[in-house]
Amino acid sequence: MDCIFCKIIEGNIPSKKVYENETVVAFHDITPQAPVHILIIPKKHIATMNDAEGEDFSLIGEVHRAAQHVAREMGIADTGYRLINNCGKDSGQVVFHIHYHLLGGESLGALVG
Ligand code: DGP
Repeated sequence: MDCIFCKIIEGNIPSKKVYENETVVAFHDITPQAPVHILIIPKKHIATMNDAEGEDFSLIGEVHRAAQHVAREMGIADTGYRLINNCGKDSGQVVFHIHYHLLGGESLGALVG
């Protein structure tokens, strides 16, 4: 399968990993949009949020658990952070392996509200 993130999981494309367990991996985004910009992905290839089903939602919970852990490790838990999933064309999703952007380290401004 020609998936950049699957290749990162397998170690065939280098990345700066900050966390890994049996089900998820977290690594620095190659084009950071904030002082802290980490991508958190399930090891299972799920193309988009629209494709998640059944046990995949437990994996998405594991992504959130990892985000909490990584935010603490990166020192942004207390100041705050944003966890974003882009789904599909209009969101700007360009890598079709479900992933969450963990952004922080500065005031990010309001998206909504
Ligand atoms: P999205 O627009 O939500 O699909 O975001 C994809 C992100 O993936 C984007 O912020 C850049 C990042 N990215 C793309 N290719 C690579 C890569 O080879 N390595 C790393 N570390 N990040 C990548």
